[in-house]
Amino acid sequence: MKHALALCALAGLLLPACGEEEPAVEDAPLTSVVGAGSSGEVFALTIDDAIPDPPIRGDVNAWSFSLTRDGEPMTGCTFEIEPTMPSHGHGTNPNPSATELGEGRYEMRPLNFIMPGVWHVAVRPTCDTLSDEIVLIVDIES
Ligand SMILES: [Cu+2]
Repeated sequence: MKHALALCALAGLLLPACGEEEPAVEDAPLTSVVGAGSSGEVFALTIDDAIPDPPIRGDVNAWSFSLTRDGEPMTGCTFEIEPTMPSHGHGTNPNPSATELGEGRYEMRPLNFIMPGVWHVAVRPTCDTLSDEIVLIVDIES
């Protein structure tokens, strides 16, 4: 957060992204991501385990999570996962992929947070004919 604001201050208003509203600080105060989650229109996602926790800068992050619909575990789903820094207008490389662990649990890796600051991790599951987007927000410390 401080990092993002500092970059915008340096760039003045030349960067279009700097004119946009920053994600609220209270959206990303995670000291731990285990137990955190978010809901989309269809599914809910909960982080079951995170290596490391809290997440850190670099490509070493792996999160296992549960996907449910109305409390029921969702199996056999495929995922597109896209971490971005909305305040900077960039993503990362490579995007994480997800593997199924069973009973509605999956693991995404590598989460490569290349810079400190607020990241949005968009998780787009498809389960049979149902698709959704769930966004997790984390603040990576320097
Ligand atoms: Cu950035």
